[in-house]
This record gives sequence, structure tokens and C-alpha cells, in this order.
Amino acid sequence: MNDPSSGRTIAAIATPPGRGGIGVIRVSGPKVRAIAESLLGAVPAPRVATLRTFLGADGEPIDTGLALFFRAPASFTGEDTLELHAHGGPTVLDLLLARTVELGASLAEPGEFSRRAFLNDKLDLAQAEAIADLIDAGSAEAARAALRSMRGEFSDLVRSLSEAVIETRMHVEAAIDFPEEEIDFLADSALQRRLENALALSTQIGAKARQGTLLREGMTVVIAGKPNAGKSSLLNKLAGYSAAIVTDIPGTTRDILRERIDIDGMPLHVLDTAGLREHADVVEAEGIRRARTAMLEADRILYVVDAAARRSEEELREELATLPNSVPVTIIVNKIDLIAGAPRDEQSEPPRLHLSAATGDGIDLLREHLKECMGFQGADAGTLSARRRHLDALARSHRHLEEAARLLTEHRAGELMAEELRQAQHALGEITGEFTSDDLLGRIFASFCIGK
Ligand SMILES: Nc1nc2c(ncn2[C@@H]2O[C@H](COP(=O)(O)OP(=O)(O)O)[C@@H](O)[C@H]2O)c(=O)[nH]1
Ligand SMILES: [Mg+2]
Repeated sequence: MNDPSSGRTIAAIATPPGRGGIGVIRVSGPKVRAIAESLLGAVPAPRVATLRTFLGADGEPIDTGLALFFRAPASFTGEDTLELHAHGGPTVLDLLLARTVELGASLAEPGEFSRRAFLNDKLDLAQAEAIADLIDAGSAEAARAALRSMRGEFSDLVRSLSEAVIETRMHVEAAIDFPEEEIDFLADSALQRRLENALALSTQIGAKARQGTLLREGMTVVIAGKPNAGKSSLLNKLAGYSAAIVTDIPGTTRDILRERIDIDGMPLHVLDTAGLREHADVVEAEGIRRARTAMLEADRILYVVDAAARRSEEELREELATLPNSVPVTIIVNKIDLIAGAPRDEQSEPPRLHLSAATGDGIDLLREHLKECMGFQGADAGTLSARRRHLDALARSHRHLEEAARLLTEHRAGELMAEELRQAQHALGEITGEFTSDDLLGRIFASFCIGK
């Protein structure tokens, strides 16, 4: 183990503060056996729950409860570990914790158990992060996704990509080793195929990870469209109260309004913006500028059009063309009540929903649609949990792969390609924690709870 603090034996109350049926103290490290002998009279048989009296310094009982001993390396942390399941009152747990400290343990830092598990190769970094995500999950769907990642499904995908990159890199390095045949090696169509496969896999994993992040952090949705299309009315309907001012005067909304909305436990950040039009006054023009900036940072744009103010498909296409092309769009055909239309979800590309923000008809379709966009696809869709950090690393890796592909087709530059591939591999290693700085590890684990 290369953790400088690993010689310590750590202890913490692993259950949340307050009163409960039981409370759990967790102890891990080299002194666990000695602590167990003093506190319980003997080290319990490994992995067998045993009813014990927990003894104080004077031999007086503090509590009775279950003791569970895990022998290294067959424990969560990989070290000797003891769990004491006591009665869940703050005084009892504090006394027990103080007793373990008297016996040589020190108080665990946030995430220290998980950190040890990581350092002892019990789990990789993405799996450790998924534990925290599971604990923090705001919906059943998010919890399922976190569980899949915790079990290693996300890491396995990243590793398969990493292996594809390594194979490609080996091919390129073989070429460099035989300079006189380098061009032939690099011209091999197998290499081209390897790179293409790696890029395809990278795109696929990137999409999955992105979905996972949305599920965890919630997605940011910007409502945009022309003045009076009903953007603010839509925000109000989604929020369930009158958050934004609605009038029939075009240009009512100027500043951006933000609302956090929950759909079945999944967080959604909805931004209402100034209507997009030309010839606005100074204030409104600033609002429009902000609307465009917000759109650039959005996970999705809801582009609202007025069903009653007929526009040709051509016009609509022109309007859509002014939106940032990197952000997915859903078209909201609003005010169907004015044309006696029925709410519906056109399964088109881009998706198009017909609804009325005034009557609320079709809002349920929009909620379902947004849930789907966030990765809520039913119980066995296989969504994984992921974090921004993973997305960043995947994006960097992808850029290096693209650069490698460019170097291959345009220059047949083996050395440069090998370097790009090495960097792609390195970025992927950051996800699983193969390559990470102590600094980053510190930051990640510090955000965990105590006792985890
Ligand atoms: N009939 C009808 N009127 C609507 C609907 N949505 C909005 N409006 C009206 O359209 C006008 C502009 O609405 P508002 O939400 O302020 O539009 P914004 O400028 O896009 O924010 C207001 O008079 C609203 O009452 C709708 O679904 N049906
Ligand atoms: Mg408005």
C-alpha cells in the first residue's frame, strides 16, 4: 500500500447522526484484532454475526449488539475490519467510538474507508465514486444506474476502450520499430479499422456516460423561442406555480429565470429566456444575448412555437438553424387549445410535442419526454452512473483518438500517432484511477460521507 496514513487504524460511526434502531461503528486497520479483544473479550470468528457485550475501559458494558469481523484481505477495505452494530443512540455510539480511539484507533476522514478499498485494489475509482452516487441517488433510476457502475459495468466499458487503444498503439509502435517498413505498417488497413473501432466505442461510451451524468446531476433545459410563444407559461406549468411573469406583451421576459424542478425524483434545471427577435431595445437585446449564451451551455433546448401563429416548415427550419447545433432540440408546438388540437408526441427528429401551456394539456407528455432524455428508460435499460470528471476524460481521450486518425490519414506520422494514443490511454486511466494525482484522490474522497 502506498497510502502514507495506511498504518493507522480508523474508526467512524457509519450510520447517520440521530436516533435509530441500530447504529454501526466501523473500524479498519492493523489494530482491529487488539481492539476487538479489549472491547469484546475476543476476536469473533470472521464473517459470523455474534451477539456480544461491548465493554468500556473499566470493564463496564457500554451496550450489547452484533459484532462482525472481516479478516484481511476479505473485507471492504482489504484490511482487518470490525463492525459493531449497537443501539442507534448518539450517546451510545459516541461512547463506543471513544472506546475504539482509546484502544488506538483514530477518527476516519470522510471517504477514508473507500479510499483504502481503492488503494488496496478492492475497487477502482469509478466504482468508488459510484458508491457515493448510490448513497446520494435522488431516484430509483439513479440508484440502479449507480449500482451498475458500482459493480463495475462502467469501468468495464472504459477498460475495453482502453484495450482497443492499447492494441492500436502497439500496432503503431511496431511500425516505428521498423523504420524502413514504417509506411507499410501504417498503411495497413487493419490499423485504420482498429482506430475506427476505438473511435466508435469511444462515441458509444461517451453517450452512455453523458446519460449517466444527466441522471445524476439533472439536466439543464433552456426554453427558447420567439416572443409570446408561451415560454414563460411553459416554465410556470412545469414548475407548478407562477414563477415567471406572463403577459401578452412581446418582450416581457428579459432576465433569465431559473427553476429547479423534480420529475419523479430526477432533478431538472429549467431556464426561461427572453424571446428571440430582432429590433429589441437595449435591455431586451441583452436578454437575448444571455438567452443565446444559456442555450450554448444547455443539455437540451425546448424550442417553443405558437401553433396558432402559422409558420411554414421552411421558416421553422431557418429559426432552428440559428440555435447552437451542438445542443439537442425538442420543438414544443404550444397553444394547441387555440386550434383545437390534441396533445401528441411526434416521434420525429428533432422530437416535436404538441401541447398547451395554458390548459396543461400535453404537459405530461413533455415530462415523459424529459425523463427519457435524462436516461429514464425503464428498469432494464442499462443506464450507468457517471460524473462530469468522467465525461471530461472521455472527451479528451476522444480528441486524441481523432487526432491520431487524422495523423494516420494525412501524414502517416507514426511517432506523433503513438503519442496521441498514449495520451488517449492516459485520459481513460484517470477514470478508473490508474493514473491519478493524490490531489485528485483527496478531492474525490473528501466529498464522501464519514464512515464510507
Ligand atoms: N391560448 C393559449 N395562450 C397561451 C398559451 N401559452 C401562453 N399563452 C399566452 O400567450 C401570451 C404570451 O405568453 P408568455 O408565456 O408570456 O410567452 P413568452 O413571451 O414566450 O414567455 C400570454 O398572453 C399567455 O397567456 C397556450 O398554451 N394557450
Ligand atoms: Mg416570457
